[in-house]
This record gives sequence, structure tokens and C-alpha cells, in this order.
Amino acid sequence: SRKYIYTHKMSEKPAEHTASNGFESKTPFLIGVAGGTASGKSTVCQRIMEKLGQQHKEQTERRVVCISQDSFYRTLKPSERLRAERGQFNFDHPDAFDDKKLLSILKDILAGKKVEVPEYDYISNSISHRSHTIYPADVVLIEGILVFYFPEVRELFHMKLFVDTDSDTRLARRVPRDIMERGRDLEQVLNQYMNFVKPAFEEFCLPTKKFADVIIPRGADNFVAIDLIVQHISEYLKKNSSDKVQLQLSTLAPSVPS
Ligand code: UZR
Ligand code: MG
Repeated sequence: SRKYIYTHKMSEKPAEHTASNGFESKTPFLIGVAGGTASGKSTVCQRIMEKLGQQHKEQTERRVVCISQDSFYRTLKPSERLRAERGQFNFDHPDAFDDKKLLSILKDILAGKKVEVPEYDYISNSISHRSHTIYPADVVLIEGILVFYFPEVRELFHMKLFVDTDSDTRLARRVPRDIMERGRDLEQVLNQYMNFVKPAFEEFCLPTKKFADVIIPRGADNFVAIDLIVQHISEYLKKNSSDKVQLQLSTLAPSVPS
């Protein structure tokens, strides 16, 4: 099954709005979602899309799309590739990413262009030959550990969310995920975590929390925070909806605390 949904319908006219950072009007509304590994970034994005009634819509009707920063890992040199296979490459360092490519794709998205975003394969540690077409959307979510790290990328976001989940909770999630979904063994996962993931989180990711407009404690379990964010996005969508596009906001009723 596909993890990210990319396609949707083109909106009629450029949106007018001011970003949280006072940036000039742009379209679409670009939301950055950062946070440590296994903090629940992808789940938060999924919940936002679900609550906006996007998940069950036809691809061509979707107005909210989500992209992962993983798609912008750079191609490794042969020597780096060997290190990656031994769990000795630092995928949590900013240098592991092609930030120029991320920047140029985000600029294209903001210019209302259709873009191709590659899929990332965690088993081979590389960009796969498959890619997704992202059609112009009203709202684009970009999630990743370092989406607020690169200043030029950071300033493109109209809204910045930081998913703040305790490190032990994240490690407890990361271990089974790497073993089951990413083909690693326990020793490799823990070594990588101690050598790279944790120090890089503290050095590069955590300091970007200060750039966030909204910090979401406990991640995807925080229904109240997600509801507030969804309310904000839906207000924006309503303002910018064309006659052709019918919004499904029936799912926006406040959620019952679990
Ligand atoms: P999230 N990552 C891999 O494990 N393998 C790769 O080939 C590329 C990335 C990991 C990366 C980082 N670190 O911690 C994590 N390592 O993906 C980010 N090691 O993904 O935000 O979903 O946790
Ligand atoms: Mg992820």
C-alpha cells in the first residue's frame, strides 16, 4: 500500500494569504512538519488529511497532499553506500539530504507546477526508480526530521508544526519499525541510534523546534492539537474554495477524548 498520497485537483485561482512569518502571499498553503525520528510526523499528516475528508476522496478531487523529506535523500557515493549497508552512514545529518532539490521542488509547487517526487527505499537506502506525480494542491504538507533546518526551505512554509514526542517513546517505536519495515537487526538499529540518530537529533533537529508555530506534544495522540490545526486549514480551504470543489468538512466535529 502507498504511504503517501500525492495527487489532487488543481485549484482555480491563486490563494491570497499571509504566512505566519509574514511572508508574501503564495499558493498553495505549505505546511512543514518536523520532529525527531518516529515522533509521529507521518501519522499527524495522515490524521490531518483524514480529518479534512481527503483520505477517501478520488485522487483527482484531493486538495491536500503530503510529501516526505525522505524523498530528498541524496544519491550516495559508492563508498558511502558501503558504509550505509554496515549501518555506518549518518542519515540523520543535514548533509545526507539534497536540500537544493527539496528547495527547487517546493518552489515549483508554490508556483503551481506539477512535480515528480521520487519514492525512497529504506531497504536499499536509496531513491527508487519509481516516483509520484504531485498535482497542484491547495495545501501541501512536507514532513521530515530536518525540514526546518535549511533556512531557505524553512522560510517557504506558511505554517510550521513540530511533533514533540519523548525520546524513549520514539526509540520504542523506532526499533520495531526498523526491524519489521526496514530490514534491520536489533544490534544495528541500536548502534545506529546511539551513534547517529540521537546525537544528530540533539544537534540538528531539536534546535529547529524554536522555529515552529505550533508544537504538538505527544504527537498523533494529541487530538485537540490536530483538531485546532485542521480548523485553521479548513478555514483557509473554505476561503479559497472554488464553485467546482465541494469541501467535505463533516468530519470536523471535535473529537471525543480517548
Ligand atoms: P523518520 N533512514 C534510514 O534508516 N535509512 C535510510 O536509508 C534513510 C533514512 C532513517 C534515518 C532517520 N536514519 O533517522 C529516519 N537512520 O530515517 C528518518 N539511521 O525517518 O522521520 O520517518 O523517522
Ligand atoms: Mg517517517
